[in-house]
Amino acid sequence: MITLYSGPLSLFSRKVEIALREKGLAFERIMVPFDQAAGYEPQHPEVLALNPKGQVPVLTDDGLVLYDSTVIVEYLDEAYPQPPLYPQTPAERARCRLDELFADEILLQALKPLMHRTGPVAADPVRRAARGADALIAEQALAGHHARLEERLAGREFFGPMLCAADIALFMGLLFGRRLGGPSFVGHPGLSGWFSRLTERPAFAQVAAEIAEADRRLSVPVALP
Ligand SMILES: N[C@@H](CCC(=O)N[C@@H](CS)C(=O)NCC(=O)O)C(=O)O
Repeated sequence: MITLYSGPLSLFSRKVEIALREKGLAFERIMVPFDQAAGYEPQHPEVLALNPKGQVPVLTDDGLVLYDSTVIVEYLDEAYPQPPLYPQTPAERARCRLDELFADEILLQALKPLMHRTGPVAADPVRRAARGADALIAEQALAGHHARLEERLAGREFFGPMLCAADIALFMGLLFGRRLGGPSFVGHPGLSGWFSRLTERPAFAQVAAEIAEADRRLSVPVALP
């Protein structure tokens, strides 16, 4: 029996949810409390007990306890190989892992300065102005990432030879960029088509719809460009 500790607006937990759904795996989901003012505080006691980092996602499978979305997705792919989420050849697997790491670590850095937009407005005007300025710099970084991803995709259907973990991680990063009011995909037809194709897959559509629903409930609305 698979149990996933997830969060309504947790990019990394939702990445694992897409992987589970793409593989058609049944799982029990425990949503940890989250709100825009307090974040994940106080942390869920079971997550604290299971993950020394105190973060979601945490996945348990028949007594095995795992944390970190990449470790979890790699485990799922080895324990439940069909359909595969990593390519066959060592070179293609390595490229998929690098693209996944790019999404989780580099794209994430450009998303962080936009995250305040869905939370309560800072009372201090100096802090508000600093956040606004940082967000504009981050938007430029995101636009640069879009351009590089367009080149990397080079008109292909997926970032790997088939749908792989990198597509899931990049989708989550780009979805968060859009929901946080980051740049659109205008001028990047390959990336835009890839994003639309993924949004039509049931696993991705369900996660995107649940995030939109969580935003309506929990977040300050963000104007989309
Ligand atoms: N590298 C980790 C990052 C996990 C992470 O940052 N989780 C966030 C939610 S998306 C969290 O639980 N934050 C609360 C905290 O750090 O206390 C992964 O890939 O799972």
